[in-house]
Amino acid sequence: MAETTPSDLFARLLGAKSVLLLAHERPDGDALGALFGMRSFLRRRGVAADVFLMADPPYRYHGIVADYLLPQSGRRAADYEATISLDCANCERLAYCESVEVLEKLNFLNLDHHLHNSIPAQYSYVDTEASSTCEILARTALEIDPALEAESAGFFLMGMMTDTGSFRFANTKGRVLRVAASLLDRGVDLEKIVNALYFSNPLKQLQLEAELVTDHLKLACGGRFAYAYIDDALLAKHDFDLREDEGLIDILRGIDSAVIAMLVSKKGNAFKLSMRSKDGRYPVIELARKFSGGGHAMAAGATIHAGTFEEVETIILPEIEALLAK
Ligand SMILES: [Mn+2]
Repeated sequence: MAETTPSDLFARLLGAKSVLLLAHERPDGDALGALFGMRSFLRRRGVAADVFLMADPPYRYHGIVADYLLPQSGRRAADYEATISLDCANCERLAYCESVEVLEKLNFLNLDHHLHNSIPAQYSYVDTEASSTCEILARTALEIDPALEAESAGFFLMGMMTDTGSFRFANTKGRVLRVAASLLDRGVDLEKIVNALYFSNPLKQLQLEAELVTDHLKLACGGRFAYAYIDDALLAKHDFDLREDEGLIDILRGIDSAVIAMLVSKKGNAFKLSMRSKDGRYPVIELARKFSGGGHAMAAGATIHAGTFEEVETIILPEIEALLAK
């Protein structure tokens, strides 16, 4: 694996006749913005680029993204001159239906902003200081072509917005806002993005959120740790798919006393933890790494093998207490 620059990766993509774009499983706004922003950018420049997803994206993105490949399409990386992994830290999370050994034999590239990225690409660029993968893509695309089309610009802005909590999180540097401003100048339809992302919640989601706060929310460490277990019964009652849960954790993060927020959900025989920190002195990444997870300093996830949620609490609470005692 060789490290390179984002402009070199762009040159490799633009030099290919066809490109397959991959991202992480359960794609969020940054992954989808990166995939569809790059597809638009490459297609406008004569490259036959396609987006590959393992399943349909969350509901809120349905009016924004379309015409992606699913596994049943039969299209595979070998059908393309180049394949790139975007916004994905490791092979376990890569949303693709063949083994990584297949990709390693191909012209396989990687661009990301996660800590500890271990994608085995031939050429790789990882900037852990970047707010989002879309920020890296946007600044590179704007360098290559200051007259970037509104469609690509809109997708990149969407990814920057979702990974910065709409420019509220600590990863919102001045540089981030300047890139976002340049994208807006390209004629982005901000209203469409904002309405889809933030003002299109199905009523059943609000009802689930109300019950989550009323009956499932727990506070520990003197209120500094807010957490909740979304069990299968709660999901079934509100006919809610956890793939739609982007932003749910912000309800817990929003509690005044909370410094660390965590959502727990069932994942097969294990439990999936999603964690956020509101204070740079208490990063959650190391805790996630302890349980073979990953992410960013202030936003990370992991999977814990335990029989019950009570066991998860027994494992996690001392860890959180120790972290908050630092
Ligand atoms: Mn991201």
